[in-house]
Amino acid sequence: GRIVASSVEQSYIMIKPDGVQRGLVGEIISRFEKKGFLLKGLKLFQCPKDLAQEHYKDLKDKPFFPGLIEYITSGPVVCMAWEGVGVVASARKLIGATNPLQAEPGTIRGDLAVQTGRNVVHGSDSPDNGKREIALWFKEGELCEWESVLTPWLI
Ligand code: 3AN
Repeated sequence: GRIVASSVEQSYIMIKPDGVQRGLVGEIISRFEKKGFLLKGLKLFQCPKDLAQEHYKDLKDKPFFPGLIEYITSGPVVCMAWEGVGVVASARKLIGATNPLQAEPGTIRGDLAVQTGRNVVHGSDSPDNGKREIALWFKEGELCEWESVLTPWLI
């Protein structure tokens, strides 16, 4: 049965510099593609410090904040906007727990990472933050409005 458009969400997913440096870009994108989400935006991007600080502003009082900003700006990241029914919660399941040692095997962090400070990927934690983060990381015209021919086979 087709699912109503109102349950379609967008999530901001980002492959962090360690994921890019380790050659995991294709592997990570592939997991979201295979699950059945729709890619609406994609770019390789060197994140400036002020954008990293804005993105992680809720964590600014944490002791690891300076190190987090240094890590995220240490090399290019891959910015993605993924769309789909329940994509925000589903993407977080695909990604796994923040601490990769606690992430289940089969998740991206469970399979590919060992350290919280090098956990290869980010995913929005709510639909509202999905919208906020996509607006923060992508400029007007960088997202594509398109439908996949596979959509009727997915939802
Ligand atoms: P998640 O990325 O799973 O949503 P958050 O939002 O709690 O987790 O943390 C955002 C990011 O901050 C994490 N992805 C990680 O890179 C970093 N971080 C969180 N906790 C720690 C920690 N204890 N030490 C170092 N970095 C951390």
